[in-house]
Amino acid sequence: MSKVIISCAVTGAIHTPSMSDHLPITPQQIAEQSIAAAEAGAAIIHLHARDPIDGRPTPDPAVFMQFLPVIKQSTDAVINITTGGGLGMSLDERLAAPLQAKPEMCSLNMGSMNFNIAPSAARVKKFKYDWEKPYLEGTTNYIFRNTFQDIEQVVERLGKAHGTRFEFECYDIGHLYNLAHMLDRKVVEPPLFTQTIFGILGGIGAEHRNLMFMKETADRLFGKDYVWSVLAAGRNQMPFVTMAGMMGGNVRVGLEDSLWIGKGQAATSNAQQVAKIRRILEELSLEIASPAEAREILKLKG
Ligand code: KMH
Ligand code: ZN
Repeated sequence: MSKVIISCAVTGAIHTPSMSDHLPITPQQIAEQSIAAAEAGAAIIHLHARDPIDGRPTPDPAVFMQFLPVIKQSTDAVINITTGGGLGMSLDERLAAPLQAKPEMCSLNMGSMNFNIAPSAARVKKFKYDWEKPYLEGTTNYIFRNTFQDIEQVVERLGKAHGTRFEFECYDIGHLYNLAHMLDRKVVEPPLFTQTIFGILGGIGAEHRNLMFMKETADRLFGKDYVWSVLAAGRNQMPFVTMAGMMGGNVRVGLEDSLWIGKGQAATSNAQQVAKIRRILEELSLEIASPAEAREILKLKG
């Protein structure tokens, strides 16, 4: 069996500072947590940036540049920058930092969808910052736009121009077909690093039969042309990534996807989640891929 690639998504654009004291906000916190996650076993670090003062997601390349070189200097991990950005960002804003950093890897979201985190918002009793409440309410009327033209534009401007390869984010069955369409038209090239995502309201639900269905569908559509990875939101994170590991898949953890480490227990860091899934996988006699091995498996430019 091939070694398991652990990705870690350290902050995202969905959780807000009031939801967890451990969510990294400042460039220093993002760098420190990324480095610790890499040391704990993550081969790929997926990154968003936040305003250092109030934690609001920002597309500003200058903020990204405050932590990207620090992470690069201290680890060998593959840097994966978001092209999903955050609520209200245009495609040009979403591409600004990736176009400046020209990383080995970026996320690429494979369809438009509602993207609602109202359930987590409802739990927040008191907000630290004024922007959080309207931002969270905004998610109930938010269309996460990723048209076919948008997708091709990202491939064109990053993939074709700079050799960046992608983590294809598939939140539902239709997104796998969109990816297959891009493969048929040779817009994208194998191996396709396909992140199947469960439990975002607006995407496919976190049910085990759906995990099987997504995997079977991807197997049918892509055969040997893809590398399968799994993430699940919130409390479903650890059970789903464990199942994925047992089924020969790769895994993504991190505070972007879940703020929890166990039932009712807040995660204190990204590294804690990486260490936990690593421990589980190694107990199951699975081996963890190093960054160099991940680069080879995913054919990254290095
Ligand atoms: N910003 C979210 C709506 C990505 O990083 O590409 C989705 C997201 C995915 O964060
Ligand atoms: Zn992300």
